[in-house]
Amino acid sequence: MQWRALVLGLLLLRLGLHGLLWLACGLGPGLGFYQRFPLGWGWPRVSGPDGAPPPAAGPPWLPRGPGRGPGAAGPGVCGAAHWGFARGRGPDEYERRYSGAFPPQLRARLRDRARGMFVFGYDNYMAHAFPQDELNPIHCRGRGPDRGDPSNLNINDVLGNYSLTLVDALDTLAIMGNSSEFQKAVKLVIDTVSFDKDSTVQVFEATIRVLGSLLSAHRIITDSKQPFGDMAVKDYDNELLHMAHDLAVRLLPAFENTKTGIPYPRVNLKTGVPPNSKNETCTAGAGSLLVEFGILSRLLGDSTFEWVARRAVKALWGLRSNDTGLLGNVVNIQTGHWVGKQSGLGAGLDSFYEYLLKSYILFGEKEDLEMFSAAYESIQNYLRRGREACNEGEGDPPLYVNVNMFSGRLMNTWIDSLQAFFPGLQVLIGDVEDAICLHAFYYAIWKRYGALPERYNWQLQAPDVLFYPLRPELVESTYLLYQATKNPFYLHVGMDILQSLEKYTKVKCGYATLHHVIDKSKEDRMESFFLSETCKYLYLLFDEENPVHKSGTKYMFTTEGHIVSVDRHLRESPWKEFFSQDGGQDQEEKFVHRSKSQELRVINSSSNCNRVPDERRYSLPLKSIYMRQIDKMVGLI
Ligand code: DMJ
Repeated sequence: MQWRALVLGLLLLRLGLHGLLWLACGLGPGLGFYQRFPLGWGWPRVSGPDGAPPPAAGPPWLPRGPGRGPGAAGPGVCGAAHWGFARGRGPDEYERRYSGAFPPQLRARLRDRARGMFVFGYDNYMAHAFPQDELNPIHCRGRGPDRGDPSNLNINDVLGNYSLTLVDALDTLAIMGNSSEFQKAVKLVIDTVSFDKDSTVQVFEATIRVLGSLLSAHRIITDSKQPFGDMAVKDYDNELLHMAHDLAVRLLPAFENTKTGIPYPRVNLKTGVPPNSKNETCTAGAGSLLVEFGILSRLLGDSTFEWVARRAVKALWGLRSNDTGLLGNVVNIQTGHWVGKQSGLGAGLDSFYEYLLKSYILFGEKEDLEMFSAAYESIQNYLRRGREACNEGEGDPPLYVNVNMFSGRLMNTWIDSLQAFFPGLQVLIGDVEDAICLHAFYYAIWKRYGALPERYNWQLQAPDVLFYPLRPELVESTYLLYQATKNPFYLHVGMDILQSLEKYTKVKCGYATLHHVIDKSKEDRMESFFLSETCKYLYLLFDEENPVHKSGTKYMFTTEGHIVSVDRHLRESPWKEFFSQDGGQDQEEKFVHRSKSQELRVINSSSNCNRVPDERRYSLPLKSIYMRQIDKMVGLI
């Protein structure tokens, strides 16, 4: 009896200690440990690309306060000033700050501030920039393509002279319940936006920002249930769908004359693929078109668009390494040769993974899930470094690094801010524990700079690339983690993000890109995803009652944050067998000859979400299960 009591006692003591440690971390797994409890677990396990050990003691990727070592939490880095325990205030401080209900009044205030942020950016765009593509928020002017310098891809890839910001913002207006402005904006788009432009744009950017938005708005307008209020548009005759079709047809030349089926990265909307086009494309750009192209195909009853996008995904998939299962970040579309052999979760690959899973969620094609599962496994095997569990066991806290796709060897010691989307994707697949862990790491970086530097070097514990163009990825993951866990911690994170956006990026006529996350100098640019994603996710985080959460319809977000309801109609694929039978060859000929003369046939898409077999994969409110996991981790059960 005595030994049992002893074992039980020890077990309880251990659980208690774990609970305390976790609480001390404020659900910021791993980070808090090192900063407050120098436990001395063998830190530098990950070495540099040259095999050199990291410069300082302490886990190499933890952000530290300026000039301090591990154990000394710097201001704003998950540090004493924020978390409070290092000065001996104890876990009660965590309780006070992060558990229990987040005051409803505060939440409502934050929701209104998120809406205000959107309205300020949107109104200024309409007043000073429309019909141009983007707002220059510092000088209160509009910005279009850089005609003087066609090689300025940073601008010209995205700005097509098609009122990009207005188009990209449509469904945010609906989600915020602003029916009059939504209707006005839709009419404006119908009346003034044309794709018959001499603009050379990136196929990926035009697809996710413009095509995706048109399709999302079309479905909001034609939804018979109108969950967001009256978003019906008088005399609407599927114009947005027609526009989406027109744009997609203009993008199709990118898929022609490519030996692998992987599309050219850019097309001119009037003339097709420019002569002397580069044969190299990034994986995400070529392989993340399936959601938008698939929706379009299924709404039109025309397989062409889905077929070309699917062919590209399969071609890329076929080029993965036999040994690691990983893909590189840049490929030659004619030879299939990997030009960029870096495999990671950020730029060049991010939405490729995202769309494997989201295509499955939306269309229910098993092959998409199979590809995603295999990719996820390779990611876990080769990209994830550090210990298995986030907050316990030996080794460094986990991190996803950039490796050579063939050898799995570390290629560099930076991660990029785009990678912060990954915890959100992990929520969708149900890997919430790991999502919590990775998100905490990015949040710690945000705390340090009040933004995410474009690249952060985890070995040097300093930014490698210093700008922050108002990207949404961290708030997107924060929102999805909140949906999964309902832990008020994520509301605090959202509040923090909102406050720093207001403090560091708000300017005279909108919100400006941070040129330098340390000195907070700015650039005169407000990218369209600030309104379509950053503001939307912030708003939804604080708007518990939003129809996105409460209407009974299940929504999925495209990679540009556009909502698409998941329903039976999108899971009907009349051409499925056709795809697999002819192996592609016949279809290719048909696609080349048919695409431009397609009759527009609209399948009524407004009927609502019926329960579909794989609902558990995308249904977020698994709250009780996840809460249980978290409770377990904090030692409550
Ligand atoms: C957006 O256009 C999309 O989220 C895309 O998937 C990645 N880049 C930007 C935001 O950072």
